[in-house]
Amino acid sequence: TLAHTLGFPRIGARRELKFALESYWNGETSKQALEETARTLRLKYWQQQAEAGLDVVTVGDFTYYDQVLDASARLGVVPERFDWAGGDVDLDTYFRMARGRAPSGPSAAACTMTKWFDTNYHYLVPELSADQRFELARTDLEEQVTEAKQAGFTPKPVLLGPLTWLWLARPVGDFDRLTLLEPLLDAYAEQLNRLADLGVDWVQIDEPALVLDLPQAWKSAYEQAYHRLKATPVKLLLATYFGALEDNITLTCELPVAGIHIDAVSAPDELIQVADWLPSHKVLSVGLINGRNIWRTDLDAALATLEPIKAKMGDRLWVAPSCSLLHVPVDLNQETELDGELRSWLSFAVQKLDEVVLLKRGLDDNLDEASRQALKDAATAAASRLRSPRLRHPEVRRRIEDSERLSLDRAEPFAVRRDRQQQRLNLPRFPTTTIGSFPQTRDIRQVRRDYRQGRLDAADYERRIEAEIQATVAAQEALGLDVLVHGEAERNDMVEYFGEQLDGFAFTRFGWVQSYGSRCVKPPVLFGDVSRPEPMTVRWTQYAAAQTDKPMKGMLTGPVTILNWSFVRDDQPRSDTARQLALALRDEVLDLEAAGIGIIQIDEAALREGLPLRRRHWPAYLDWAIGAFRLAASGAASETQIHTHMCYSQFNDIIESIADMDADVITIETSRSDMRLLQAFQRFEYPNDIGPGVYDIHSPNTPNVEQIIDLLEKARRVIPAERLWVNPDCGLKTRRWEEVKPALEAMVSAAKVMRQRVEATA
Ligand code: THG
Ligand code: ZN
Repeated sequence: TLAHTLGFPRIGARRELKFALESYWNGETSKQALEETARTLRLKYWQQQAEAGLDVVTVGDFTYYDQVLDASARLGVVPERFDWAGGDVDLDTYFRMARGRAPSGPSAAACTMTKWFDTNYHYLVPELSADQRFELARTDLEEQVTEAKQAGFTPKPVLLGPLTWLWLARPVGDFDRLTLLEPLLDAYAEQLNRLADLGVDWVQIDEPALVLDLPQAWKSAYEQAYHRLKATPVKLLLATYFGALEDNITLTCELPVAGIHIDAVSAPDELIQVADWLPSHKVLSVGLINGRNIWRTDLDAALATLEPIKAKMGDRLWVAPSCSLLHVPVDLNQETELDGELRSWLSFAVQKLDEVVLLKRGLDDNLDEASRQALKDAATAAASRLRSPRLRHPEVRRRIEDSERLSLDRAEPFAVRRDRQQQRLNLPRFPTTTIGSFPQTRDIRQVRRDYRQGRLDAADYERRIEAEIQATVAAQEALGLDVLVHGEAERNDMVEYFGEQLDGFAFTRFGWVQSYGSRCVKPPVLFGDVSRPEPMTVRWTQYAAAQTDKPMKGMLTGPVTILNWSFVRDDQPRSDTARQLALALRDEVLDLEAAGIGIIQIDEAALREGLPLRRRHWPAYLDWAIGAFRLAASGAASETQIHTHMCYSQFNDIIESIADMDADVITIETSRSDMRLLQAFQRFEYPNDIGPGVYDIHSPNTPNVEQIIDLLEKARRVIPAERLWVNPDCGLKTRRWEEVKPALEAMVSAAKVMRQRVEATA
């Protein structure tokens, strides 16, 4: 049995790569220094894999920004606006594709980023022209293979597979991506030949697209592609992950490759089938260690699952994590502040390598005393978590049962609520507001850090936050906005912030997971029943409301978003956990309302990205996810206006579910698409109020009044004027005040012009 991993985190246990990248981008360090850090990190990751006892080390999972961008750059797929002259794609061209700029060379619009399957990782979308050429344009993978060999390791290079890469790519113009398959395969074949020339034996070729609903043409393309690549002198391990193969199971088993990897965590039922169907010369790599979550594996149970397969397949059975370990934090050993019991339940990337090796030893009947003890400990830890009273609170359980009686409907329909809200709020047409956060200045981050680390006492901290809120409210009044927010100066990441105030969550100190490029998130660990010991946002919201006569909007993160951006317990369905979160937020809504807050926004930024990969699973997900949102909101009185916000740009396919949320107002991203995304709302006759974002906060450019009027006129053509709000398309925390003020000024002026125009025609 061979033990390996599909990939390892590259950001570093202390985010070394993040800091190295950012200081290179800022011009503080040289390219050589960045490359040196990268080399040191790679050697360390290989060392960790070898020391754990893996039989091969994975090469090519390291990247300066993103593995999909690496694949594109290696294929010479560089959009024209980056002025690439052919030859090697150098590091700064690469960074310009990722970020729009680099220490050297001109700027250009960065490539689009989007979610990698159903994870919280973002990749850069390849852009293809109809006459796209492919030529190998980077030698970094070959260099890393050599680097690993010279350091004495046995490298197993990993490549993103041609069909998954092509599936994720966007054609610029109207053509079928598959028309590019043949030349693409030529480039892949050459890449594999080069690896073979370096003496590489196995290459892992990632094809997670095989867990998606694929059109027939793409299934056939898989056969075509792997028949073409069969001729290359390396052994291919075709890796699938993130889901079940389902209708692609026979196709995958029969592809002419030397082995396949399957994700037995997300598709445990397919393991036996695949083991039965796989032709007898092929290797089967089984991923039974969860690469997407942080719970320690019950290794005894995993061995029991694998043993019959081992009996059948012998050395053709390999063991690995379910997917790359990119999606979990690096090393649990750094978490010295977690309580011992909780720690014993967890496993991060480094620990998961050990788990893989223990499985290998167990299967090979090669357990020494220490390994035997480790297996026992794993079983004890897993059992102790599932039995722990820390996971179940009778009051929460009782409330969940009682909550069956709660209606998911607001007391009155939207039309009635709308009148009551208007009587109370007395807002003008085209009311202006923001999404919630205002710039997170260096100063305010420092205040939070000083407080957390004890350099600032509670009273001083509160004074500083109050001062920031006061200034933010004053700025909004000066700008003439209609619905104000407190600005979220007290919050770090929104999910972390709510998690910290809820029971049932634990926090790590270094549990960073790469989100995109150098950016990371630190997902909270949702291990037990969730409850709200006390109000979470009332104090600051109430303080802010007292600073103004204008309506103050309370800001909450919705249950589905908290769930999707946390590491979540696996001992009950996610839908049950979502319901607990919803009840806690429902209490918060009621407390805000009782404190006199008339508008409450419940963000569901991550609702869409939680959609299952297969369409047939969508209805069940949407049912409980929308239900959780409604449970959080439905206690609000008719006079209380509920807003929600979503920052993605695809609504067509779930517009009915969005309408089912029955938020009084939804604010969405649309500015980048020139309001075209509103068509879904028009076609569907979306019934409630909408705030289509009128400028892109992700861009440093300041919008002018005419541009915003132009967008609002476009919006008015598809949505009746009396149901339109005016707002930016996302929160402002990543921007600077110097950018925010003129932008919002333009926005408010544009709203005034729109009011005059509508009044003139009324
Ligand atoms: N929170 C969480 N997940 C998310 C987002 C979020 N996933 C999707 C999207 N938003 C990802 N976007 C970002 C944007 C910025 C950062 C991370 C993800 C970021 N991180 C800081 C960094 O890496 O330096 C660290 C964060 C901190 O200082 O607290 O800037 O909003 N959960
Ligand atoms: Zn947003």
